[in-house]
Amino acid sequence: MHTVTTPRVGTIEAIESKVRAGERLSFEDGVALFRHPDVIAVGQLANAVRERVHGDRTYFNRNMRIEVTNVCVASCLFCSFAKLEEGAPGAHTMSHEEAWQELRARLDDPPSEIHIVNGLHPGLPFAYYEELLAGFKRIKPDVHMKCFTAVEIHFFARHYGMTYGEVLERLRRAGLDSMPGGGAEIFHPEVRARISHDKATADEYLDVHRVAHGMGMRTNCTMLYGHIETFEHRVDHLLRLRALQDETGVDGGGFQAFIPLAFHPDGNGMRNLPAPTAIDALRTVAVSRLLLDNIPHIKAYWVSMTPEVAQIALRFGADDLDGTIVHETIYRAAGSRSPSGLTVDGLVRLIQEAGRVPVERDTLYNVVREHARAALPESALKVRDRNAKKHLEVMS
Ligand code: V47
Repeated sequence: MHTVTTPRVGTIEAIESKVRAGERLSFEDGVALFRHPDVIAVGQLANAVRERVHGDRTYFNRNMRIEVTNVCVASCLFCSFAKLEEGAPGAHTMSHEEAWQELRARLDDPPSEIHIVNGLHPGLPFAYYEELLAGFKRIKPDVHMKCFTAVEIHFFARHYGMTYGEVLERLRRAGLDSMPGGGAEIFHPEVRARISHDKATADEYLDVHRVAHGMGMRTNCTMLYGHIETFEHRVDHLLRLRALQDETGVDGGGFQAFIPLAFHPDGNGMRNLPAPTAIDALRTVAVSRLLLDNIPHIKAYWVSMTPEVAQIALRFGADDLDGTIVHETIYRAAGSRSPSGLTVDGLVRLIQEAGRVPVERDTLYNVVREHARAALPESALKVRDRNAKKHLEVMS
């Protein structure tokens, strides 16, 4: 007679049966996944969920990043980008014309999305941001403006004396379409008090997204990992995002993608810490896929992970690589050796070589073009055949 054994709570087998049954994972499960020695086992589980939801489809878009000002009153320990005041060495604030020129210069192969993240500048009028958005829309009315993190929206509300709803409504009238996920860092107060004590709190970050979702706006969310936080802090962070999505991810609003951001140590207040390893990056993608059962997309942001690790992440739970980007500055300042932009062909190749189907999307995940699947690119097949032949010759 066979004895049926129930797997012990928190073991990979117990977590696997929950995942296969479509059951929600707990805080303890999340911590156990972060601690599990076999990252491949964790990755395979996340991959199964990724394939259940998206099959082989892997998304990217044509986007460009613009940071119009790096002047920032906050003093985040991890930031290598901000300058405290206008006039400080390296401080810059673009004029509208300079910012718009970035788009005009790319109209022959235009981006479908402009992603703007800035410092918290104390000296600009609110109208500067409204006119900035409106100007981009005048140049290209169908461009999607994914702009201003929840931390910026919170700052605008305090600085200009408005509610979150009023700020978002005015920006929306000027051209704002959705919000990026930056500024989340680590929510837990034990960590947040040390790495970003003087900007929006976790509750304020989540509240801005709550209000945006209530207005039917799509947003993204992030987590900056690999510095002073513990696995428990990471799981706490992910579960707070999941709880908000349970509450608001209906009726057209909600989070559409989660982006784990690997900490880069160069030139900031935590430069004595090592950067997270590739294994940590892959594991974090996988655990995020498994815990965030109500957020449709997990991005392997190639700027933060390097294109090479991001490509592997497509087998660890991620289904999106972000986009072409063109000109990234935040990670450059913090020591990233990733290129500052990728071509569409480059992204398609990364995805095809991972054995996935590249899908160009717009910001809201409408399909622009589905590319062909390629088992292995021709060149790789030729090299492999040549090597195999040589190997056989040596052996005979
Ligand atoms: O908010 C800053 C992070 C974020 C460092 O929503 C750092 O689609 C690592 O949020 N090491 C901005 N990270 C980028 C961001 C983002 C990126 C891609 C896509 C989306 C999206 C959003 O970068 C900041 C902060 O959390 N960051 N400095 C650093 N030294």
